[in-house]
Amino acid sequence: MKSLLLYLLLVASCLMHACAQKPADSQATPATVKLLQKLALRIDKGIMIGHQDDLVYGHSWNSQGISDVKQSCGDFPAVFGWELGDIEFGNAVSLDAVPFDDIRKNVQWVNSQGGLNTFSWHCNNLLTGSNAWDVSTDQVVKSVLPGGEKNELFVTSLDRLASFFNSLKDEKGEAIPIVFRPWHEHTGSWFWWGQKLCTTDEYVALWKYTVSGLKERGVHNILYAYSSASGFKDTSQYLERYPGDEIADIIGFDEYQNGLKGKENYMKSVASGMSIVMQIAKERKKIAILAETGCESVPDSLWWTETLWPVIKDYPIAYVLMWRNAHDKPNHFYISYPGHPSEPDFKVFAGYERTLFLNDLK
Ligand code: BMA
Repeated sequence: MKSLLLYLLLVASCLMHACAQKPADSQATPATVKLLQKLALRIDKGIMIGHQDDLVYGHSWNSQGISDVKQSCGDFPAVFGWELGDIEFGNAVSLDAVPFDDIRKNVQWVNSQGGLNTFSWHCNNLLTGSNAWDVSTDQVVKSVLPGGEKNELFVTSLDRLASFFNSLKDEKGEAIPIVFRPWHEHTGSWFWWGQKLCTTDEYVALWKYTVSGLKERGVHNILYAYSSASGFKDTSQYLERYPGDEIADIIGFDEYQNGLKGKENYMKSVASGMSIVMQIAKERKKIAILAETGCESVPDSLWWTETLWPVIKDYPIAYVLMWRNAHDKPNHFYISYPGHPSEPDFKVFAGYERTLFLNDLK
C-alpha cells in the first residue's frame, strides 16, 4: 500500500512537469518537443520495453527483418536501440555489421508505427585507431577536444554523425525525433571516455562539444540521454560528471545481471540506482530510464516476471532497453527468442498491462 502510494505520487509529479517540459535544445523541432511530452505522459500507462538491434538480426537469423521479440510474444518492442559505432570513420556498416542505410529505413518504420528509436555510440578510440574499449591511454578525450591532436578527426566524426542524424526523415520529409545516448557507462573505466581515462572537466567538455557540434550542424531532432554505469551510491556521485540540465533530457544508468548467481546483487543495484535517479529526475524535471540491461543468455527461465519486473515496476521510468541478441555469438543474447526456455515467462511479462510493446502505443 505504502509503495503504491509512493508510486502514485511519483507518477503525479512526473505528469505535472510533463506538460511544462521542454527539451534541453531550445531549438528542438516540434516533433522532438512532442516526443518528450509523450514520453512523460506515457509513464502513467507503464514502462516501454526495448531491444537493441531488434529488427536487423536475432539469435538465429541475420538481416531478414524477423524480430525475436515479435516471434516470442506476438508484438514488437516499443523502443528500438541502434548502434552508431564506426560511423565516425565514414563506414557504411556499424561495428556490429549493420548497414547504416538499413538502420535508417528501420528508424523510419519504427517512427511511422509510433515507436521510439534510441542510439548508442561506441565511438572508436580516435587517438590509437583502435576500438572504444581501448583504454591504453588516458589522453584520448583531451586529444579530440579543441587544441588536441585528434580534434580535426573528431570534427569529421561529428560531420558524419550529424549528416546521419539529419538524414532521418519521415514520409513528409520531417526530421524524426530520436534519443541519443553518447558517452555512456562513463563511471566505469572500460571505454576511453571512462572515469579513470579523463578528468571531470574533460568529460563534461566532451559532452558539451558533441552537443553543440551537432546543433551547429543543424541537428535539432534529439533528446539527449545521460547514462552512467551502475554502482553510484548517492545523488552527488551520480551527478559528478553530469553535463548539465541544459544538455540532458533523460537520465538513467546501465546494469546487467551476472549469471544466475548475480540475481540478488542485480536486484539490489537496480533498486538503489533507480531510487537515486528518480529523485534527481523529479527535482530536475527529467525523464528516467533503465538505459541498458539484461542477463546474458537469460539463464533463469523466470527472469522476466521474477527479476526484471519486480525491480522496475515501482519506478515511473519511461523505458527499459534489453541489449542485443547477436546472431554470430551463440551465448550473447539478452531477450527471449522462439524456443528459449524463458519464452513462456516472457509472454506472461509481455501480457502485463504495464509492460508496453509497440501495439500498446497506438
Ligand atoms: C557490446 C557487445 C559487443 C558489441 C557492442 C556494441 O556490449 O554486444 O558485441 O559490439 O556492445 O554494440
